[in-house]
Amino acid sequence: AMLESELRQAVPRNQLRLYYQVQVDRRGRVTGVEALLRWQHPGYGMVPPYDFISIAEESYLIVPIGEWVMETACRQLAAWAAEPYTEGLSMAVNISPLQFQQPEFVGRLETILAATGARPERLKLEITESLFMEEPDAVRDTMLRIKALGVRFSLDDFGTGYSSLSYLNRLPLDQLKIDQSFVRTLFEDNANAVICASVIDLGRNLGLEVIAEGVETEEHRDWLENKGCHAYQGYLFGRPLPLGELEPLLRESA
Ligand code: G
Ligand code: G
Ligand code: MN
Ligand code: NA
Repeated sequence: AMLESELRQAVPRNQLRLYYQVQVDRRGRVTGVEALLRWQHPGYGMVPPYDFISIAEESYLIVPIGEWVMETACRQLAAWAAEPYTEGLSMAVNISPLQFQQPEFVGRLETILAATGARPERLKLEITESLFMEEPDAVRDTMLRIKALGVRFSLDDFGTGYSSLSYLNRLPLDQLKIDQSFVRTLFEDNANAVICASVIDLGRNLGLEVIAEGVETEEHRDWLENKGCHAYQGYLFGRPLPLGELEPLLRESA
């Protein structure tokens, strides 16, 4: 409860931060970043999302927090579009199911896009399978409205949920993201290697881009590339970084 009352102050007291982790294509070119939330707490230091996202969801604070994330990410996206070396970058933003299901979500997204001038085509919303459990048809309708704005969708943590695969074809998805739990243990656990290869095949057969996260070594990248994986994210290419540390890396790779 104490953490919750402090978290309530995090937005007004300007304690939230976005870190950015690069995403690369098969040639190693940086094509975009994922925005990852941090809480700069005056006493505890930099708190990772793992320690406060569930509290934010239980208390519905995820709604204003998610809005802060969206607005900050879109403002950054618009700033990058004005710089030659970051012009074409995309921005992936994690969306909590609760945030997505707010009736105002699409309207707020439109307002933020218009206010910041961010190009919708450069914005990618990361959603998870859990979103489809309760009202899959309503979720699909909302996705179609967002898709009509030009915004893209990535299915995050893919393979860790329990839902059936039948929805994949019916949803306006652009990308599947293989969860890092499968990628990191690729060479130790044959079942995970089979899952990685299957997800890549599935995505390719459905016309979806496949990105692997948690790519930590060249060997992992090469194995995934050989299976046909389109894009990569992980410590091999860069850790989540604050803006000031990310920008030199972007300039260098341009
Ligand atoms: O940055 P990483 O370190 O630890 O993030 C852990 C998890 O927290 C991510 O897998 C992601 O799902 C979640 N997360 C990170 N940033 C956000 C955010 O802005 N909104 C939501 N809802 N979840 C986030
Ligand atoms: O949204 P999501 O769960 O997918 O966020 C990705 C999380 O994975 C972030 O918390 C990020 O810090 C973490 N991460 C990103 N790349 C790597 C990696 O190569 N290895 C490990 N162990 N974690 C990673
Ligand atoms: Mn994610
Ligand atoms: Na993930």
